[in-house]
Amino acid sequence: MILAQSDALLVIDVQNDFLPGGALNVPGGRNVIAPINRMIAIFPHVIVTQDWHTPDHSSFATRHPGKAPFDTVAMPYGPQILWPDHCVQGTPGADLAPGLDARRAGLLIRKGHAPEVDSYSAFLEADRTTRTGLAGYLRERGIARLFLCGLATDFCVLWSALDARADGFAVVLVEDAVAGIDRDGSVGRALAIMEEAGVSRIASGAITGSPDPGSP
Ligand code: VGL
Ligand code: ZN
Repeated sequence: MILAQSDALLVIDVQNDFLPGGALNVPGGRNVIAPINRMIAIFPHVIVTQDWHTPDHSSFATRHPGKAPFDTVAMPYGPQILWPDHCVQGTPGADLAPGLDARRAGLLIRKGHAPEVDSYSAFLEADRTTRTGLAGYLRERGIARLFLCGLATDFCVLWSALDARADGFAVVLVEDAVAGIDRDGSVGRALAIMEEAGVSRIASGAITGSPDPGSP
C-alpha cells in the first residue's frame, strides 16, 4: 500500500520487561520486532512509547500489602489491575528491546511516570484527564492516521487505539505486529472492542510489500 504524509506508525512499549526473561513477559512478544522494524523503515512518521514507572508505582502489586500480581484494586480513578514490578525508570527492563531499530523515531513518549496514576494509553493517563501531549503532537505534524503495533494488544495497544479514535484519528491495527498478555480471553475481547470502535486491521506485509509467504 502507498503511505501518505499524514500516516504515522505508533510503536507501543517494545521493552525488555515485556519480552521473554522480563518481569511481565508477553507471549510471542519477540515476534513483533521484525515486522515493526520493516515498517519503521518506510513510515513518514514514527512514534515510540515507553512504559516508564517510578520504583514505587501504584500499579505494582508490591505496593499493596496482601495483594498479588493480576489482582484488582480500587484506585481513586477506578479499578486497577496490579502488575509485577516492571519498566522501572532507568532500569534495563525499561529499555527498548535491543533488536528494535528505533533510530527513525521522531518522538518518544514515556507514560505511567506519575507514581499514583497508571497510563496504558499513549494519549491519556488512567485518571482519564491528564493528557500526554501525543494528540497535540500528531495534529501539529498533520498526522491523521495511525498504524498501531507493539505490546500488549489487550492493554496498552487497546487503550491507545480507543483514545486515538476518541481524538478523531483513523486507526489501523497491524495484526501480526502486536502480541497480548491474554488473561481470561482478554485479547479476543480487545480485538472486538477495537473493531466496535472503528479500528481496522491490516497485515504488515500489505504495508511493507514483503512477499506473501503463501505465494509461489
Ligand atoms: C502494559 C500492563 C502494565 C502494556 C503496561 O504495555 O500493555 N501492560 N503496563
Ligand atoms: Zn506498566
